[in-house]
Amino acid sequence: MKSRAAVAFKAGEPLQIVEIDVEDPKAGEVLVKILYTSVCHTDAYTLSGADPEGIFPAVLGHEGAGVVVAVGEGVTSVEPGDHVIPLYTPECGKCKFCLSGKTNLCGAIRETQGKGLMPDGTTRFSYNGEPIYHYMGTSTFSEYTVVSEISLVKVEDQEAPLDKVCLFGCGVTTGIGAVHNTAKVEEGAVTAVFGLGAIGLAVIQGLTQAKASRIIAIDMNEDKFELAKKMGATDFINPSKFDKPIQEVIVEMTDGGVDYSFECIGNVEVMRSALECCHKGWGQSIIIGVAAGGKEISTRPFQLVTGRVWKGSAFGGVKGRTELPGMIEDFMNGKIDLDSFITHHLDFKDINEAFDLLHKGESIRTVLTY
Ligand code: NAD
Ligand code: AHE
Ligand code: ZN
Repeated sequence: MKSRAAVAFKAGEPLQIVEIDVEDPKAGEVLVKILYTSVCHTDAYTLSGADPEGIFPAVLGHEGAGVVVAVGEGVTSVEPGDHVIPLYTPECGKCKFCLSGKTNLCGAIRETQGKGLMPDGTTRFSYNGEPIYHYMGTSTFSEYTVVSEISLVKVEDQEAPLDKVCLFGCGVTTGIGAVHNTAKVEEGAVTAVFGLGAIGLAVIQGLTQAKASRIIAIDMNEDKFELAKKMGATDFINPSKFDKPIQEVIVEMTDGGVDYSFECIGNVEVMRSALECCHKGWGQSIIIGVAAGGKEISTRPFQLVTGRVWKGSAFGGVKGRTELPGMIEDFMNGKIDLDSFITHHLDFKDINEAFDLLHKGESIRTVLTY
């Protein structure tokens, strides 16, 4: 079938809206009509050319929601008409990772996913007879996309607004999950959040749910402070206003450092600050931001010897098919605020404008309608 898609033909160039060909879903696959998608910084990162797994031409996009159009042989968990959210972290429930009880990283299709291919090693997308690659197993920047069955979570509540719950495809789940699943923040904790985009703001929302006593919000762009305050941040720091390392400032204002910090930018120097602002003996720093290929983190090993802990979090440690239904319910019951993240709505054809808004720091999330 034909599908309108925003194709990344080359790194560093704007997406081009073209009509691509989409093949029928094969065994274990599902054809989904994407109704809404938003743009995450990771899409911009891959488009920039800094992602070692970036393959072109590709259909990017991993924060979307839509409706099942057709299912391939053997698919049993969804059927045409079902509302679904694609998951870039699938959940097969059978692999070593899924059975470990220690991680949300499923190993079933990760290898082909990283090569922009479906699990059988081929692509369902083409343009003028030439292959177009998939992205993160989701490719939500195409009106019709093909994904693995294990890369879909069903939205059971037909009343759940897909133009909002699409944010559970990445940013909001990642931030809230990192607080509860990765850090396991306890009531009264003193915390710091570096970077106040959708990820950092979702972390703040998670910290508020966890009843952290102090949430220090850090960003160079002070326009971000208002929303951070609305989500529950208690202190606000612009590091460019200080002439000493920001970790020193935070250690001084917290009687020795924070219990938990979260890096939500993808900057390796900030990752160091986030680790070093943690309290001696127990402070944990969670890396969420994605740094460019070739970048490395560093600190004095003494920082770790003396009890600080460095951790990472992918998709907030959330097992999508098991845990997202509960998060969607929390949203429907008013326990998660999605509306505040949606600063812009645009038509899908204006997708490059959504990237511009993100780069200029003017948007948190732009929801695109097909
Ligand atoms: P964003 O661009 O909306 O937000 C980043 C924020 O960081 C901005 O507010 C910006 O002003 C701020 N910032 C930039 N440099 C800074 C600095 N030196 N000091 C302080 N603040 C600074 O991005 P986002 O969509 O919220 O994504 C944030 C990061 O999280 C990206 O690296 C993205 O790739 C990554 N990410 C990771 C996961 C995961 O599962 N690990 C999931 C989603 C996104
Ligand atoms: N291909 C990238 C990896 C980027 C990365 O770390 N992705 C995060 C999700 S970012 C979503 O916005 C993730 O979940 N990683 C786990 C995984 O298996 O990819 C690179 O830099 O190589
Ligand atoms: Zn993302």
